[in-house]
Formats: sequence, structure tokens, C-alpha cells
Amino acid sequence: LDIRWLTACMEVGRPVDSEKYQLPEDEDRSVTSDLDRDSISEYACQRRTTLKNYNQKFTDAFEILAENYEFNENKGFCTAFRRAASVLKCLPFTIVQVHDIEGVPWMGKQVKGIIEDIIEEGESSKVKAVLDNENYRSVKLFTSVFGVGLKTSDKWYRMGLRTLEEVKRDKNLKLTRMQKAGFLHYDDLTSCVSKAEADAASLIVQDVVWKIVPNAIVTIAGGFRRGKQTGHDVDFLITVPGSKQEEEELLHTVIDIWKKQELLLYYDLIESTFEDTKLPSRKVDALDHFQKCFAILKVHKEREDKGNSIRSKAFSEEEIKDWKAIRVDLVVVPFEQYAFALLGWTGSTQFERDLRRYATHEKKMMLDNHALYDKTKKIFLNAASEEEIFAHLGLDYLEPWERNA
Ligand code: DCT
Ligand code: MG
Repeated sequence: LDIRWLTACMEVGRPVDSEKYQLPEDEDRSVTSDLDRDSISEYACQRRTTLKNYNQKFTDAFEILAENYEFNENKGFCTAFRRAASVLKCLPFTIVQVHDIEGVPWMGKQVKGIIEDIIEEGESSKVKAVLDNENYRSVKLFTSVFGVGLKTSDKWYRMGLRTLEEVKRDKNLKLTRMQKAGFLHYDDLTSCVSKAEADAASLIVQDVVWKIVPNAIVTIAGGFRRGKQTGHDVDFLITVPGSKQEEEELLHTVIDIWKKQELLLYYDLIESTFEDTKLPSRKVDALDHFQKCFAILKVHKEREDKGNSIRSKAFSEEEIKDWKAIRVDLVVVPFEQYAFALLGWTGSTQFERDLRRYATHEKKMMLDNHALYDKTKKIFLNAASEEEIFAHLGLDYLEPWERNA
């Protein structure tokens, strides 16, 4: 495990709408712009954060430290480093001296220390120590398997296991169905999903959904909606205007069809746990209560060897794997909650955290993936679009590609 492996998935791409963001490609802006740093909000939902990150060497370092704190259940430091990474992603210049971060929020003592180390030494010894730490490396490795969380990783580590081979060899371990799929498709699932692969998955999803409900709306959310060129999965929201029954049955029918087509390598269908009566004090630990399907789809590769058919004929069918296992999340959303679900599932995770924190602390409102509740007026605020939700919260609208906090 080394830093290259860790950062392989953290790419810096171009925003979707390049007309609006004519930033010079790869230009390293080391000159501090005349940006008023005191005006940078402590909330990611009040910062425009595109994929152009001028401070990746700092944000990568913070994210490694945050992750290590997460592994060790130190929530305070984890949050501090996540917020620090997030805020640096919106700076329109590269930090070259400590003075550059004066007035920038979330620059605490520890954070400043790391920044100083990186400026002076080119790297941080604290980050290096984490990357060399046996516990960090093992947990990072174990959690890279689909279905393995911190609890399982910790258990394996305490059992003395250090490699995936050791885990696979241990016959006493009872793997869940999800973990078995994770090991089976490990290489595919740990190599990033490209934009082209996400588009191919979109076609598969649209094709089956529209066959069942022709007027259903299928939207790609998550990182790809924010303009990222790679991701760890592809997130889809599906809504069926009109019939509740069609809505409830849709995912079941999708699964049946995919099974017949042998496209489904794994799935877990979770029924909706949404109950109107419990509003607005819903369980906060669940991401949301929509019916959803966590799946691994078999996505067939575009044939690249059209002019090379003699070579392909030399291999038997089994030898050529012409597909890739891709993680796909399908979320079925009632039409009237669509804007809230879209806002919640577009992310980034840090953007979402700050949006909810802003609603709670600045507006005395409660925002989740289902609704927005005004605690002062004791009413739900309806919204048909993301723009309306931003407006209810008194926020300037941020386009999806400005939410890469
Ligand atoms: N989300 C959230 N809180 C979380 C996890 C996720 O609000 N704890 C939201 C934001 C993004 C969306 O769900 C989809 O989640 P991921 O697929 O994990 O995020 P992503 O941004 O799409 O990242 P990736 O590109 O790696 O798939
Ligand atoms: Mg995603």
C-alpha cells in the first residue's frame, strides 16, 4: 500500500459545464488572488467548490489523517481534518506560505502544523507515519472489500490477519453474501468506474426501467452528476410520476428482468421504511428511508478489438472476460420528494453534512433526503426543484459541479 494506491481514486477532473468554468488546464496558481479570505464561509453550502483543486497535496494529506481518525473512532479530529480539506478545495490559488491561510475557516493548530510541514518539507511526517502504520494499512485494505466495514476490519485485525489472502484462507471466518461478492469481484470493484462505464450502466438502467414504466424519470446522481470523471459506484434516482403501485413494484420487476438477462452479480433490495406519521423526527442514523437496491451489475465492455478478430478467435470464450462488475445504487423516490432526494444523493458527502448543519444552526430547519421542516413555523416547505430548496434556506444556488466540497 502506498500513497499512489490511495490517491488513485481521487482524481481531479474538469467541471461538466466547461463554458462556465474556463479555468486554464493544469495551471498552478501559486499567486494568492485578491480573494477576501475572511469572507469564506464555514459552511460548504456557501462555497463554490469545483473539481479544480489547487491544493491537492494538502487535501490528500488531510483526508488520510481524517480517515485514520475515523478508523480509530476519534470523531472530533476526523471532522476537523475533513472540514479543513473541504475548505481548501474551494481556494482559487495554491497555498505556498502559512500566511496564505489567514482568515480561512477551520484552520486549527493541528491543521496549520501539517500545512507548515508540507510547505517546508514537501511532505508531512504525521501522514507518512499513518501510511506506514500497520493498523491503518490493514483496515484500509480490509475495507476496500465491498461489504467489509470498520467492525469486521477491526475483528480481522485483532485476529492477527493482515492480508486479503490470509482472510480468504481462514476457513473459520463466516463471510456475508455481500463480502463473498466483494472478494469475488475485488479487482473490478476496486478499479474506479469511468465516465464511459457509468454511461454504459445508465443505458442498462434506463433500458429496463423504461420497458416497465415508460414515463419513469431516471437520473444519475452522486459524483458523476457533480462532473467527476471516475467514481466508486454509480448512483441512480428513479421516480414514477403517478401510480404508487407501479412505484412499489418497479425495483422487483427490474431485478427479475436482470436476473433473466444474467446481468445481476449481486443485489440487496431494501424496502422503504418511510412512514409519514413519524415526520419530522425520523431516525437520523439512516441515510434515508427510500426503497433501494444495492447491486453489482455486469456491464459489458465496448469491443475495442474489432480490427483484431483473428487474435480474439485464438482465445476460447471463457478466457476473454468482456465485462466489468460495477457497483450500482438504485433509489426509488416518490415524486413529491424528488428534489430533496436529488439534492441529498448528489453530494458531496461533506457538502451534504454542511447543508444539514446550516439548516439546523442558521435557519432552525430540519433537512433530510425527504423533506425540509421549519421548526419555527412548524410547517413543511415543499419544493419541486433543488433551486427551491436553496431558496427556502436563503442560500445562493450552487450547481451540482460547484458542490465538490
Ligand atoms: N451521501 C451522504 N452521506 C453519506 C454518504 C453519501 O450524504 N454518508 C450522499 C452524497 C453522495 C451520495 O450520497 C452518493 O454516495 P457515494 O456514492 O458514496 O458518493 P459519491 O460522491 O458518488 O462518490 P463516488 O464518486 O466515490 O461514488
Ligand atoms: Mg457514487
